[in-house]
Amino acid sequence: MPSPTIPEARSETLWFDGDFIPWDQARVHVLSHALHYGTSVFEGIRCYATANGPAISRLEEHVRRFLHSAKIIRMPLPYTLDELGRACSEAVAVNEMGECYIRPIAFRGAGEMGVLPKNCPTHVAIGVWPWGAYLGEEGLKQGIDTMVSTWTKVAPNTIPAQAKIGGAYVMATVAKIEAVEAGCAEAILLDSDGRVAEGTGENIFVVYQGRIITPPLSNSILGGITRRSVMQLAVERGYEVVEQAVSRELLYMADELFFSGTAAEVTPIRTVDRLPVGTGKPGPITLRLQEDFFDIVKGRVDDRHRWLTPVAPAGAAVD
Ligand code: PPE
Repeated sequence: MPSPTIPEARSETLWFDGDFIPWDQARVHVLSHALHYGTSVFEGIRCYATANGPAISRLEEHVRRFLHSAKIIRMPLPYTLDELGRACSEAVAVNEMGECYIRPIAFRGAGEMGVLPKNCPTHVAIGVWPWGAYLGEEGLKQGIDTMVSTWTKVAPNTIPAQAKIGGAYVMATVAKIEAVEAGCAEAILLDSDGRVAEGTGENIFVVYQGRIITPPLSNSILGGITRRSVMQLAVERGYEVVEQAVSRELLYMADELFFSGTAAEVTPIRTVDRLPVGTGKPGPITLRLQEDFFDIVKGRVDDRHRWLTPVAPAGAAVD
């Protein structure tokens, strides 16, 4: 059987339903409910290499969102917050990863076929792999090109945006393909009322006349954990930060634009629909917040908000 993913993404083992198993044995049945109906929920978490060893960023918040996502789609999850948090840390430790990405996923397995998930057991897996800059190393420094998607984010009374549900990402995938085919690195999606929502896998921030504006949760966005980190860092720097509906034209009028996300970290946006954002170069506020963000998660400054969970080496005693 071919390797299910690119070689760089391999780790020795994956956590699967409570045990660590070899990479190649982490398989599922083709009649799994999630494969047919998109009934999975997932998380994306980053672990950074700090001077004191690997440390996971905002682990508890991610696991809590994972539990909420499962609850929203009425999928029983047979593990607690603590158990899942520990399993994430162990997955990093047993694979001897330093800087890496952690992907917990829970999904409905094979049971009776049909939309009603009858006797479909919930499976839970955690994969880890090294994942570099999501939108490219160059993108982090120079900013990326984006387009407003022809696709619209799902309306609030359809697939809930606040949960990270596998099926919802079909739309993200088509929007991303469209953007990449148009020569862009990322798409910006509008909500069903035409307000700016977010990227396919990132939240968006606008800097306009010295204020930092980001769409509110009511505009069909995921409540991003990096979004919250960035808002907190911006307030600490003395900026005015507001959650406010963002019109498409504000993207064109903006002095600066950037994305936030676990995978995307803090990525400047240099064009939207081929129009330069501000000067067309990453702006000073974006770069300030990007540096503040990396300083904390990479352990270069005191972890004053207690965002980091140090990973104990495999086999170390846990208190
Ligand atoms: N919006 C969406 C739709 C989204 O998927 C993410 C994370 C965010 C916002 C940012 O949320 P947070 O990571 O909590 O700051 N997207 C994850 C998956 C990316 C992927 O391609 O897979 C991620 O960044 O890990």
